[in-house]
Amino acid sequence: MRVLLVHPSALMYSEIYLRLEPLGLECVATSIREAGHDVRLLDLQIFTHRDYWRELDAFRPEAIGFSVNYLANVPEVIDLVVATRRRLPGCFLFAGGHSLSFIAAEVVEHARGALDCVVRGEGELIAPRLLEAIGDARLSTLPGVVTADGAGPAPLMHDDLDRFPPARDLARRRRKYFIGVLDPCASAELSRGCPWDCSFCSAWTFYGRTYRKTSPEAAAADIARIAEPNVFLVDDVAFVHPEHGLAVGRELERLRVRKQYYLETRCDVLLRNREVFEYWRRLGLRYMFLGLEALDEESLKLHRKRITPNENLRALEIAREIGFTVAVNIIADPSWDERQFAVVRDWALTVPEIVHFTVATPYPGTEIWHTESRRLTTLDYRLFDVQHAVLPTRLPLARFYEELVKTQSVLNRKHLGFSALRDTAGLAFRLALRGQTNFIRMLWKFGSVYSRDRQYSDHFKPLRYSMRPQEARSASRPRARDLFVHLGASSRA
Ligand code: B12
Ligand code: SF4
Repeated sequence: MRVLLVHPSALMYSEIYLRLEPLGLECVATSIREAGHDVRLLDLQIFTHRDYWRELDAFRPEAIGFSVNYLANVPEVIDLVVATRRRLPGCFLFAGGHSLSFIAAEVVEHARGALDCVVRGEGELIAPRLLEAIGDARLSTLPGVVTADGAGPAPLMHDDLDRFPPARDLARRRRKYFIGVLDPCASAELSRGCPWDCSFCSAWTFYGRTYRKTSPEAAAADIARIAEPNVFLVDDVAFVHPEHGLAVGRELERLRVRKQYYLETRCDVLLRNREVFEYWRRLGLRYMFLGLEALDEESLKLHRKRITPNENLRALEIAREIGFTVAVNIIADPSWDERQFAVVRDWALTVPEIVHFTVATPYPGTEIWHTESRRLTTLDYRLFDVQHAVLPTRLPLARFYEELVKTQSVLNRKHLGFSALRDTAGLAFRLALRGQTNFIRMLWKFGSVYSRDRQYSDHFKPLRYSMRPQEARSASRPRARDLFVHLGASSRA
C-alpha cells in the first residue's frame, strides 16, 4: 500500500530558533515500511501546502497519516484532512501523536467524518495492524484506535526501543533541520518517558510515568549512521541513569563518532550525575536546556518540580564549570504583574544563560488541566502553544503581552545584540559558505516575531475549532487512569 506520512507546519514562535526532523513519524515509517508498504514522508515545516497537494497527485497515496505532537497544529491538520477527503474520497486518513492522544474523540468529531481514526500512544506497533484492518469493522477495537464508532483498549507500548530506528532517509531536504548554531542538525533518542510528575507537563502522563532506554549499542549505531555533524537528543530528561549515558558514550568512542550534541535534562540530574555530563562534554556535548521553571520555592512546589531554588542555581554553576552553553526556561504565570516580570528580568540579565519564557498553560494531558481552578479564557487550540495566556491575566491582556514581549526582547538583546552578533558573525559566515543559512535567517527574523500586538490580536481570530472544555475541575490529584495514555507501571528514578 502507498502510505504518506505528514508532519504539520512549524509553530510560529519556535520556527525562528529551530526546525527539527519529525523523529516520531520516522519511527512509525520504519515499522510501516518493514510491513512491506511503500512509504513517503512530507514535512510541512519545510514544504508548503501546495507541495502537499502536488505530492498527492504524484504519489496517489492509499493511506495518509498525520502527526500532531502540538495542540496548536490541530486546526491545520483538521482542515487538511477535510480537504483531502474531498480530493481523495477513497484514501484512508488517520492521525496520531502526543497531543492528539489526549483529545482523540474530539478531533474525530471536529473532522466531521473525514478522519477514519485517531491513534493514541506510540505508533510503531499499531500502525501496520491498522493498515491491515482498513475496511474491517473491527478497526475501532484495535488498541489505542479511536473512530467515530468507538474506541479500542489502551494503546500498545513497545518494550524494545532498538526495534524501529528512525527512517531518516525519508526526510527530504534535511539541511533545513537546525537548532540555533547547530545547523544542520539531526535528532536521535536514547530514552523515552520521564519518571517525574511535574504538574504542567504531559511527557510523563503520555508514557504512564515509565522510563525506557535504548541499548547503548543500538543508540550509538543509530547516531553513527547520521550524516549531519550535529545531533539533538530528544529525551525528555537525558542521563537519568548515568551508567546508560556512559555506556552509550563508550560505544560512540569505539565507533569513532564525533558530533556536537544538544540535550535537555533536569538540574538535579546534572548535580547527581556530573561525571556523565563531563564525559559527554569531551564527546562533543556543547548545549543543554535545563527546565528551571521558577526562581522561588513556592512556585517550584506548585509545579511539583521536586527541586529547590538552590539546587537549580548550583546546577547552573556546574554547567558553567563544565563549559556548557545553557538555555533555561521560566514559566510566566498569568497572575504576574509588572513587578514579577521585573524580578525575573533582572535576574536573567545577571546570568550568562539564555533565558526562555513560556506562559503557564493547562493543556489536556497535564495534571493542571484537571486541577487548575481558574477558568480558561479561550478554547482556541492555536493559542495553546505556551506563548499565549489562556487563563485570566491579572494585568489587562495587552499589558501582560507587553511585559512578556519586553522581557523576551531584553533577553534576546542580551544574546543577539550588537556585541553578541559580532561574536557569532564568524560562525554565521562559515555556515553560509557551506550553504547553511538557517542560523543566519534566525538572526534576521528574531525582532519580527515577538510582538505584543500580534500576540494580543491572535485572541480575536475567528474560532473555527473549539476545544472541549475541562470537565469538573477539582483541587485533588486526578487518578492515573484518568491521566495516562499508556497505562504503564510507575517507575521512579
Ligand atoms: C523533543 C521535543 C521538542 C523539540 C523538538 C521536537 C520536534 N522534532 O519538533 C523542541 C525542544 C525543539 C521542542 C519544542 C517545543 N515543544 Co516540545 N517536546 C519534545 C519532546 C520532549 C519529545 C518529542 C519527541 O521527539 N519524542 C520522541 C518521538 C519518537 O516520539 P513522538 O514524537 O511522540 O512520536 C511517537 C508518538 O507520538 C506516535 N506518533 C507521532 N506521530 C504520529 C503519527 C501517526 C500517524 C501515528 C499513528 C503515531 C504517531 O508514535 C511515535 C513513535 O512512538 C516532547 C515530550 C514527549 N515526550 O513527547 C515535548 C512536547 C511535545 N513539546 C511540547 C511543547 C509545549 C513544545 C513547545 C511549544 C515549547 C516552547 N517553548 O515553545 C516547542 C514547539 C516546537 C515546535 N515544533 O514548533 C509539549 C507539547 C504540548 C502540547 N500539548 O501541545 C510536550 C508534550 C512537552 C511537555 N512539556 O508537555 N520540543
Ligand atoms: S522532569 Fe521534565 S519531562 Fe519530566 S515531568 Fe517534569 S517537566 Fe516533564
